[in-house]
Amino acid sequence: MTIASDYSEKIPNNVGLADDRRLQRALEAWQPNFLSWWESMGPALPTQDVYLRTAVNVGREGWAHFGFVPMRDYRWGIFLAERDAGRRIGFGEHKGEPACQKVPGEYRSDLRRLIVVQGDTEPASVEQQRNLGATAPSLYDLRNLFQVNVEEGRHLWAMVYLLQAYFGRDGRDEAEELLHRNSGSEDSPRILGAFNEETPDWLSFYMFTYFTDRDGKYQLGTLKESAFDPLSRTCEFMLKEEAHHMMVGTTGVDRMVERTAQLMIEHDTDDPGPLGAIPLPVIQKYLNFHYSVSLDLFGGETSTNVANYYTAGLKGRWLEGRRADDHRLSSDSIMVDALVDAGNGERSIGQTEVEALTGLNTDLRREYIRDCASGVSRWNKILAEAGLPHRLQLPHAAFNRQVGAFAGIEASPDGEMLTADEWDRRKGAWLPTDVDKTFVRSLMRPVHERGKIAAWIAPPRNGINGKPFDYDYVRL
Ligand code: BYC
Ligand code: FE
Ligand code: FE
Repeated sequence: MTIASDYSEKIPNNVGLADDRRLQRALEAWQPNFLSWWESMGPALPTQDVYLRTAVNVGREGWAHFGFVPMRDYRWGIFLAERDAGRRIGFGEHKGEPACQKVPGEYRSDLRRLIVVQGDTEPASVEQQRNLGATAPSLYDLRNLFQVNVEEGRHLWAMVYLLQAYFGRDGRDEAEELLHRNSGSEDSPRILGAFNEETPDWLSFYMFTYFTDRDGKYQLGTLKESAFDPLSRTCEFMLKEEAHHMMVGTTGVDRMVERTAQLMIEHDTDDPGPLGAIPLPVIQKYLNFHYSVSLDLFGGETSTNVANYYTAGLKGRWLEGRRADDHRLSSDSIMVDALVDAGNGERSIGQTEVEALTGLNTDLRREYIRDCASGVSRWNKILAEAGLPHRLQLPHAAFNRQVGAFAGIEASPDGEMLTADEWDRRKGAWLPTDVDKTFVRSLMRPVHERGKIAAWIAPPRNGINGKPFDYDYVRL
């Protein structure tokens, strides 16, 4: 069964907005502020029509519609996955009770906090990617950038809907704040670290959509388990869109690696830079950066916040339903990364045992790391098939961390502890330097001509929605 949605309404939705005058007014009051935010902080490149996917329903067949739309007329709708009337809470101290349709009063501020943090990341990424249109390597890539941007905009709508529908006045205030904080702002930055970093070039964009959007996948996966049913259903639907964002990152890096490998072989060189491709060590440095700042997004290895979220039923584990335990975890333990006593009075990188509940950020981060490793094997396969001995790798979890057990130390990508002096001397070999960034930027010249592609990246294997690569995805 699909829930009918009236796509002709001002705000397309399947939440019965037409029957809720108060909520409708709140959202209609927020909408112009969203649009002026989009005009001033969203995609900077002027365009006419873009070939975009728009979420129009939640049914198994046909949840989205493809067509040309001017971006400012995109219909940011509110869609929740279908309700399962018999759904029960799957974990925590309320396990087995019916899922909540209203905000449980005692958890109100924790729940609001989770929704605000989630909501804050969505517009942040649009702000970070604002100027990339000017240097897109092809119309296909430009279209994908805009697709990601409008969907992150819709994800903001999804969280704003929850805030306005379920949190009254504070919810309306938080919805405004989501438009006032800005990525990288001195006075009112975005909440989480990675969302205040720059995404100045397409190498960063692909790494961001691979590593940082993937944090989104895992966080949404845990919120999908939530006892608060509207949050669960919202996140379930957002995950459908998220798959495309991952695809953009995964295949974007694939295509860069493929092009670099091709030029290295053709010209029998380790440095394809002068030939206009991105050298593997530079790709590795960007990977190191985006991976390490994304690891920070999981919070500390031990956290009482996450223990409380779990016990309250607000935030579960990745694939909670498939875990073979009591789903309460009150007497389990887990090994987490930590600085441990090395025996000689010094501290070293190691592990320590903690209560499973406080170690839940580690549990999620582990799932995430495993998934990230699959991308690296994929890119290494491209290198191997090209006949190159070079390999990419994920740096050690202690490398370049600002949050958690390793925030106070420096470590190499191999996990060797370093003094602050050594780190300063050597970090240029591991993280993008100004020289690397300037070089990458020098390659970023726009290719806005149909069917053409920049020299530093291979064309995609497939187009979008069955269309060829040389389709006119964006009309400038
Ligand atoms: N930067 O107890 P702890 C996405 C704060 S991405 C700055 O260890 P907790 C997307 C933390 O808030 C998915 N601050 O942390 C991707 C806490 O502050 P308070 C986003 C940080 O609470 C691409 C304090 O440090 N969704 O959707 O267990 C494009 C102590 O930390 C950071 C979510 O994150 C940081 N990196 O876990 C578009 C889901 N890390 O409370 C979109 C909702 C921690 O002491 N959020 N802090 O003031 C959460 O579940 C949790 O808040 C966190 C942190 C996982 C973020
Ligand atoms: Fe998102
Ligand atoms: Fe995303």
